Amino acid sequence: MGSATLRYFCYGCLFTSVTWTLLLFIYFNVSEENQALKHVPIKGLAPYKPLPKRFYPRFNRNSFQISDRHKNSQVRSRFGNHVGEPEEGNSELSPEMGMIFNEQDQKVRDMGYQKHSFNVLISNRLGYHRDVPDTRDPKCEEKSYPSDLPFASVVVCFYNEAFSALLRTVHSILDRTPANLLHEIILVDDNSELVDLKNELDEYIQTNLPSKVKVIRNEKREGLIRGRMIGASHATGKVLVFLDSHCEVNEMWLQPLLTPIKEDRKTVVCPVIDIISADTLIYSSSPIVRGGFNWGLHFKWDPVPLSEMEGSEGASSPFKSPTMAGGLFAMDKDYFNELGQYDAGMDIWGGENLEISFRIWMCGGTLLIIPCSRVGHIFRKRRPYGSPKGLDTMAHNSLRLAHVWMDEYKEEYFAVRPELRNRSYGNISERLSLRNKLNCKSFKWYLDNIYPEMQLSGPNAKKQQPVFINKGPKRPKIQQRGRLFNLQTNKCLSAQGHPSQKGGLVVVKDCDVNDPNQIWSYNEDHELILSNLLCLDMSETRSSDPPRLMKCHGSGGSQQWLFGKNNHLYQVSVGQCMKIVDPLNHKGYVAMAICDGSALQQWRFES
Ligand code: UD2
Ligand code: MN
Repeated sequence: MGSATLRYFCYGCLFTSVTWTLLLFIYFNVSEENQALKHVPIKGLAPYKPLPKRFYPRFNRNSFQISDRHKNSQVRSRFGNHVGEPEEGNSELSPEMGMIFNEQDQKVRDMGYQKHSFNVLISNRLGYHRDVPDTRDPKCEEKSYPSDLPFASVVVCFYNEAFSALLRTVHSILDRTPANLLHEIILVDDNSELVDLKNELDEYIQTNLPSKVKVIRNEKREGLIRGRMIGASHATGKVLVFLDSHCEVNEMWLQPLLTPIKEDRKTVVCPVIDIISADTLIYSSSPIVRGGFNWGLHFKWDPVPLSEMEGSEGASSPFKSPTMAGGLFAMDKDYFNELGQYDAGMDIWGGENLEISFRIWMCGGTLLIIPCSRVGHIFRKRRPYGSPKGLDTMAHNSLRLAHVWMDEYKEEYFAVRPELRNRSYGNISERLSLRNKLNCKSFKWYLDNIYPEMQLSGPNAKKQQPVFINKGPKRPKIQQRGRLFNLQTNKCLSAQGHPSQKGGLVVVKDCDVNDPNQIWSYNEDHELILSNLLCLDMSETRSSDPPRLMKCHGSGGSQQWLFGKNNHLYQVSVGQCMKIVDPLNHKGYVAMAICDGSALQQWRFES
């Protein structure tokens, strides 16, 4: 290009970016909703206080507020022209990130919940790169790891995953893993139906990602168990790392996982699974817990017995876990093959995590959780997909594992699930001969040595409780108590029926100072609690549903309400404001609607 052409080209670029910056600046400063994003304190209510620390990512120089988004237009260009590209390259999360501005936002959010069971509107707005809070114990930063660690193949199996969540998983790995330790990322598409996961994904990877990312497509839906085996069979790294397709790895996540495997190839390791809220996408630290299970063969989290946490490294040292949650672990590849990979007779979802956990322990391996390795995972309240024939694959898979691994203790399972006793479960002869070949110990040995707490059911349980390090959570402090007064109608928000009735609706009624059913508490976690009983909740996935009274769950999102500019009452996971449906109707129904600052949406706390 000649220098004159170059100069005109530069002028052109400059002109375009200045015009865009100006337009965006005007748009975001004029729009009413944007004003609402600036937390202006309102009369009669404590000024907006940020959520407790655990809800917030740490401040980082790359981060910016949502209202500053125009400043960050260069982040956008990184994503090319991908259809359905994230709207922002945002890395800092505001609780109002899910605000709905128009019907398109509404559609993205509602369809997202339907297809993925989490807030895809926020996921898209977040983009493919973001910083997450470093949730490790400070002691972890002092640790050093060998320089000659084995390199890893990361296998991510996905079925109908939200594009932005999948890409954030991939980019978080690329952004936070030393190149010499990351051999490849293998994405296994389990015959997804969503079109953007086909050509668009291929195109995106070809254009934007280094050669390290490979996509393998299953010709039919296999389920995550065979899907992972297929992924593993393509892997050429020394260590396999499995992750779900809606994860974000944290700082220095891989080195602490690879080190114990290097020391002993029969050690299987799990990171601590941090919590990414399905409603707000806020990343928060998980308590240190270990894996267990119940006799219904459901995985559960248990407190870590103090005896496991002894030693100089305290809370930062690896500890044994009777089971793994399933989605996130690392294992020497040859050992994965020797130990019999997974049971290929298991379908779609469920049970494989207990099966591999029992197998690891009973056949001479070790299963550890590594507190210095943190990976966030979107925990959903509902699985958004079914199995091809509508089968209960969890029951099928659990039956297989009970018959192969649990010896006489499978009776405990049938005591809980008597209807499954005569249910067929396919051929398990290969798995039985594997158990034989590997010379594995009995299930009784496993219970006695690895999970003695399991026998503590029944009348003596209380006496023998081990000492736990985790205490129950503290209830958040109340900031305000009083009536919630609607400015348009001069009426007060109240339970429609009895305030203790779970699932009950709320309506506006004539204010009555003596009515305890009109007394709300607003606490530092932004919950609205009626009569000290139930929380105002929007856990229904469609925002057209009205708010209801539900048990307080303490995890934000659907029970998080913010008072903002114009006295609006903003619901964090729905992205809308509460309003009176029809002021003339004496029934006083309330509903959620796009925040518009109108009087029907104005509420004030009165002590
Ligand atoms: C947990 C595990 C999950 C798995 C499951 C039991 C964590 C964080 N997650 O459930 O990994 O062990 O328990 O089976 O420990 N998928 C497919 N094909 C399918 C269905 C799912 O590829 O037919 C993918 C899916 O896109 C996701 C992964 O498998 O990436 C796990 O599925 P999930 O996220 O629905 O499972 P989750 O986290 O509820
Ligand atoms: Mn998952």
